[in-house]
Amino acid sequence: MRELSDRVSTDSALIDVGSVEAIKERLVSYLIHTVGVDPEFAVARDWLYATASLVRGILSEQYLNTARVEYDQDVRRVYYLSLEFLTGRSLMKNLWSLGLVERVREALKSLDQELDEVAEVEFDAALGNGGLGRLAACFLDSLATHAYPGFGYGIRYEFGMFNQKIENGQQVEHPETWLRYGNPWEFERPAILFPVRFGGHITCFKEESGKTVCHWVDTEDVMAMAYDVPVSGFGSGVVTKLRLWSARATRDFDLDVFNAGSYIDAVKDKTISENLSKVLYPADTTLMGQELRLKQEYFFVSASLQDILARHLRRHHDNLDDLHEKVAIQLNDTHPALAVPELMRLLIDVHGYEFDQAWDITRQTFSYTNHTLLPEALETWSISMLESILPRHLDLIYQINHRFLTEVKRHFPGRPDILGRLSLVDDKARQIRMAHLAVVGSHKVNGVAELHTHLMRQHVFADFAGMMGEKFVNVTNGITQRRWLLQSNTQLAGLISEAIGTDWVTDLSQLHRLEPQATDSAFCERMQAIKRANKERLAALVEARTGVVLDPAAMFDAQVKRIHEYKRQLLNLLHVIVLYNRIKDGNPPAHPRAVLIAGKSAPGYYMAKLIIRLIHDVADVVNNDPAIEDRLKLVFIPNYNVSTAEVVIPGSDLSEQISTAGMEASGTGNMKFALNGALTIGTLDGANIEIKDAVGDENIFICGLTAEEVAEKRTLGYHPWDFYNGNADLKRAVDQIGGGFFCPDDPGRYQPVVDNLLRNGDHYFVMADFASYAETQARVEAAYGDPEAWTRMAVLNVANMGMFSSDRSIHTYAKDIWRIKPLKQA
Ligand code: 26V
Repeated sequence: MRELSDRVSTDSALIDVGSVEAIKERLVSYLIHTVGVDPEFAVARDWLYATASLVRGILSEQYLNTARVEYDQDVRRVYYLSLEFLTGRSLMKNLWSLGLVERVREALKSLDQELDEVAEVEFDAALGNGGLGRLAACFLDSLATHAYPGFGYGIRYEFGMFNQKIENGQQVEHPETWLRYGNPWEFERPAILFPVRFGGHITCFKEESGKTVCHWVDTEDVMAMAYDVPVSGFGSGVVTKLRLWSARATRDFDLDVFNAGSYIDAVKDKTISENLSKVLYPADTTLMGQELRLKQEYFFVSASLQDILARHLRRHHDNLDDLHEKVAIQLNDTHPALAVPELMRLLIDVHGYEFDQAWDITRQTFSYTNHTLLPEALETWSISMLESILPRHLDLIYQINHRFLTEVKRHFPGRPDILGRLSLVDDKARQIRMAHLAVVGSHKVNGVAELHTHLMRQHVFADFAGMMGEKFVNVTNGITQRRWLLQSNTQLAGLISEAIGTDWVTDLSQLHRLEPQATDSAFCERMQAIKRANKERLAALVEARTGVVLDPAAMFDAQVKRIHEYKRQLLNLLHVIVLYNRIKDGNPPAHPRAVLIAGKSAPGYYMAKLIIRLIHDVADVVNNDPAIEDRLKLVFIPNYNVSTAEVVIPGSDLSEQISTAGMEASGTGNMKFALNGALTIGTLDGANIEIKDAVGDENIFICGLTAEEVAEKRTLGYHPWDFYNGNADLKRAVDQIGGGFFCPDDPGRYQPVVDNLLRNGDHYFVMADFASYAETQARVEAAYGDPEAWTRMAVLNVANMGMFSSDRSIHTYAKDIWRIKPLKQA
């Protein structure tokens, strides 16, 4: 690994990046020759593009080298298929990977530029909704850092996750145009182009040999064109490729057709095809039946598989018999699950394989990660839509199902009930269950935290688990410490490195060596000073975005994540109202607190949007009431994204992870906060449970019902009124929301919120968990009053986060699921 790195960055490097002087010269050269701007007049963005061009060139060399090594070693490689990659910014990440931060900083300084200001103008690559997309980005980082042969496939959305603006306290979505100055990291590959077909019909005929051959004809085609983004490994010299597909009209490549028809109609058709990669769907649950989304999923899957097969055939010319020996494909949720019938189609219809052999190859190639158990988020596609858009795939799904159900019958004789439950086809609803397709088409299915995997085995996939138990495994999520500590909390990273060296950067388990520092007062004081500095940075961001001034001496209490009823921002808000009332009653908390909430709602999610509005209305009252002074603040930080997270997380004292137990598959923000020395208040849900086990019960604040208790209450009956009547604080807060206390001009505004809590069954157990949550918050407050003890707990949190690195997740996938090994030194 080391040698690979040296080979690229020293002797064989075409670009001399040795000295600050050489870098400076290069930057000026890129500015003039690539950006086309006079150094006299260049602004920060021009320097960003010049710097990115320099860095991209180095990464390209490293990529070519990595690709050569992979080719020579002819190793099995993993392809990570994901509709989302939430990368964020890349400049600092790549400089850290290459060990160039300080030299580039100095070079820019000699050109009168501040690296941090240059880095700030980069747009986030926001090609994802939330946890699932960010996980994919962390995984690529870990793959490259540990020299695993890997490759990401996704879509180059022209519009990423929308920009959230707040107007009159309400979320308004604005288009996100990250490509408007061009993307300095990508390589456009106009020659890497695959046709993707839609619609048409199937004609089958018997060949002389008796074999039935099917053709998919009269299709409407769209071209998929590749853009390659290099993903740098930290200090490994390995660069992994992320290939993103962009839709192009076939007419661009077929002039005859273009000339034959009406010019205007032709251009119109072109626009329709190119819509496919236009926009990321901004819903992370319940978006069913959208034709464009189905086409997006298939477009991406088909292009990626054609590319993978072409690569395999180039290297192993003759056939695809041993595809699974060289190719492992990971399905990031069911979004790419059409890859299963698509590989079958390519093997059978294009490469002449028999069904049985094609099915063997397919099942040994794929594995699938489930990221949610929420029933509304489990994808299904209507049979009628599949029939018209992907008729051959529907046909293959039926064949797959027929074979599978034959197996089921053998396994569960005399149990027709199980047949219906396991079927890929929901006959009543006339829908295909994509999760079932993904399970049947994969050799391994994993959940993303222990509890989640357990629930997956016990509930959603219980019948499957009864039949093929060994298929279901757990791989707890992780996060990359390179972005989430080294890069975003440089001071804490420096302190840690002083104490234990720098091995933790690629081996997070090393952090346990920090444990003794928890009782070292000098270390703890420095830890406090760093937290204070990070809080000042966060307070500045909050003031710039909202105008609200925070006192860095207050406890910074943060809940940042998508706005969802199950994540229970409402529980947090009820508690804020209770604190407000207590201050008004002359019962102030012992310590000032600033509650920070941030996150986006799906544009069509009525209740989530109403909660955002309620947060703003409550904030208006709390922040402008002179009686409150600085004892309580509530702020909603608009447009939460990766770059905002990089400031919020290091600057927080308390991490809110309070989903209804059993509903958050894992969570990854929980890990990021704890790694940065925030303490967690959380439910026994997702990876919170494993965090608790790692840091110890005394170093985390656990509250609320367990998943089992929630399930029991759901079956035995749950009466939110009992909790309302039994808790005066809670009753008063709910009444204030319902009675228009926070919106006197429009007092009925939040009736739907109260109806959900009291009249519609409180599906998320907010009422049931309130008392426990409020009591636990009181314990948090008391603990915060003892800074030494608090800091000791924070150090112990950091010291015990070793297992939550995405490196650990990737090592587990590599060994147990993909069966891949790191590249050997070249
Ligand atoms: C679902 C859907 C369904 C409708 C179409 C659009 C769309 C887009 C994204 C999703 C993803 C929902 C699943 C998800 O994001 N799960 C999160 O995955 C994280 C990484 O494993 C995990 O930490 C979070 O707990 C889990 O909610």
